[in-house]
Amino acid sequence: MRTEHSTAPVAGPSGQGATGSATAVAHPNIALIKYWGKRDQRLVLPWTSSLSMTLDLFATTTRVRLDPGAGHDTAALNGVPATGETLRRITAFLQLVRETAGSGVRAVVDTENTVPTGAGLASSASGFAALAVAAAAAYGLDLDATALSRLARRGSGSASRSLFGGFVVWHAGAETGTAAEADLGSYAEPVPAAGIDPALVVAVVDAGPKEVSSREAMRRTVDTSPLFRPWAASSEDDLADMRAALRRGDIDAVGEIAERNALGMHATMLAARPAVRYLSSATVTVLDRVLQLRREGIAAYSTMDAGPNVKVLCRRADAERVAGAVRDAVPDDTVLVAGPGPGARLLGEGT
Ligand code: 2P0
Repeated sequence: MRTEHSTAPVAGPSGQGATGSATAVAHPNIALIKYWGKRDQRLVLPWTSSLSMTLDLFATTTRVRLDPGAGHDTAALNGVPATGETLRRITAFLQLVRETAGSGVRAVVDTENTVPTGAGLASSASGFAALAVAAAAAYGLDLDATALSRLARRGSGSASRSLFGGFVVWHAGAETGTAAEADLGSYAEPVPAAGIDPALVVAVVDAGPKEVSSREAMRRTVDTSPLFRPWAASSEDDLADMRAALRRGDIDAVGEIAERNALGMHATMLAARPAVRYLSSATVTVLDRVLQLRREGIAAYSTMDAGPNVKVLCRRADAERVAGAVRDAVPDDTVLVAGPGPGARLLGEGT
């Protein structure tokens, strides 16, 4: 994978350059400025730009192998054959790659995922980022990281951000113009951050699958929540403030902005009809403990995604103290410490 930025995906000559198989690894990311709501479902274009930190935990490793004799795609997640909606999304994504590559050959996908699937810990982000990198290489597409972020976006919006390590912005892109222009304008890129040494303490208060998928919850929020548009407008301001806070290395401001943006996102879905509530009593227990930590003088700030788990942003130097406090608050739950992780990368081709 090349890493320089270009403005357009470059397709290899049809069928040529395809290695036939490739393996890639990607890590999940946690949004500090959230993506919540699509303005185009097919192209996966978001209403707002978002900003995340890629983690150094929960890697996903995916191998794509072309199978000229196969009549359809197959996929296995941690050795279990994918079916239903999961297989449909993988096949639709591979179809997009095939259309770009001018290939009709089906593929076998093998994914090893260390993220608790469906628990609001962004398994689709690392999953589609790894799949985009591996599938592009297997089908012989010559794409740089920016173009790969656009491609990964089509699988799952947040996957666009996992192409890069550290802090990453995903641009919503312009609201006007052709579909091709809109597609081109919505990509991820790294964000400069000065002198920040952050950690995210992850409290896995529930690792089970969620009742309402984030895709459905987003759609319902956009369609029915009176709070969605105001939040989307304020999120643009949050993003500008966040970029400034990262530039000056102000972790307190980074945390405050992230926390208010996440609580605002959850407010939009609480106001949806019918309401979507991902936060549980265990979530609130952790939120209370984080507030208490701040009263004790520790910079610690909470963010939650489409699930009850809480990620607490703090200085790396404070991470063990924060993790200890969170463990005391929810002693039966898993609490992990993550740092900034790397972008998606190809592990091998033709293997
Ligand atoms: C985010 N989330 O920015 C937000 C915050 C959840 C809450 O991105 O429909 O799996 O596949 O584009 O990327 C989860 O949504 O949704 C998500 P699709 P995705 O991380």
